[in-house]
Amino acid sequence: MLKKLLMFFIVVFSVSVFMACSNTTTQAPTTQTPTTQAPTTQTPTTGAPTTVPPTTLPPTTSSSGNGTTAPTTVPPTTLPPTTSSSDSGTTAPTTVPPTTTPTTSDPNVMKEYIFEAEYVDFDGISGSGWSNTQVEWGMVMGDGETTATSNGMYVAYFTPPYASLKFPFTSSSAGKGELIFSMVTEYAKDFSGLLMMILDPSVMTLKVNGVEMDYQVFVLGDNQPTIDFKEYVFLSEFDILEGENLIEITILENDYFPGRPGGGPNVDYMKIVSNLDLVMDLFFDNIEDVKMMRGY
Ligand SMILES: [Ca+2]
Repeated sequence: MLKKLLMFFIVVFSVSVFMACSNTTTQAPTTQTPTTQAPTTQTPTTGAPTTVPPTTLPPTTSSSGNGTTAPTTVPPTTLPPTTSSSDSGTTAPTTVPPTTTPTTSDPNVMKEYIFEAEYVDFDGISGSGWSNTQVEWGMVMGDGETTATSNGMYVAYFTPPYASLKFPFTSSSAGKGELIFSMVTEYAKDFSGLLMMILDPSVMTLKVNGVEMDYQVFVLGDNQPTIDFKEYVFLSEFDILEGENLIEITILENDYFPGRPGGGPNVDYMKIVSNLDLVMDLFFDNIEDVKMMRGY
């Protein structure tokens, strides 16, 4: 009986050992399989993404590059024309000067021409003042620098019977103009409490190219020779001939200067406003010549 029991334990032990060995052996290959799968998995996992990205990136980068280059190229392509436009804009101002130059001849642009009274030809004329008389360039007053008139000079002693101021000018074509004189008077009469000279054709004649013109203008005199010079529109529109033209003003006898044949206004300058191209035919064009003729 004991011998049978011992044999039973031996058999059970042997089976257990066998079973143990069998489990270990089975586990081994089971473990090896996943171990083998692991590297197999790593390879494709690592290979796939690593290979794909680089392969994909270059073209992607190229596409991006091209995409980036494309817009970058477009702007420059667009810019040149824009810059050209800008250049054209810059060229425009450059074109303006020439446009401005012809503007002088532009019949649509009005221009102002000044003929300083001190630059007329005083040969043979003379006039009276409050305390003396002056002949020719002696009728010009002002130092040409500080005297508060245009060009620092003006004409006084503009009295009859020998005072007549001539303003010749030439025009490149026939047309129209506005005639203005800057004047003030030292001689005035009392008109209802106001001291003034009513300058009209009965006191001073105005001739345009030999034809006496009708006009009426009021010149307020305050007995100050250089204060309150103002512009007076004698003719809002008059005919200008092609070539030579002449504006002439002459003082007639009047009662504005007690004890003398008459009084006239002081004259700073004549102005013509016109779209024509005019040239004022000045006898002198600088104050030094006037001073030399005047003697001081
Ligand atoms: Ca003047």
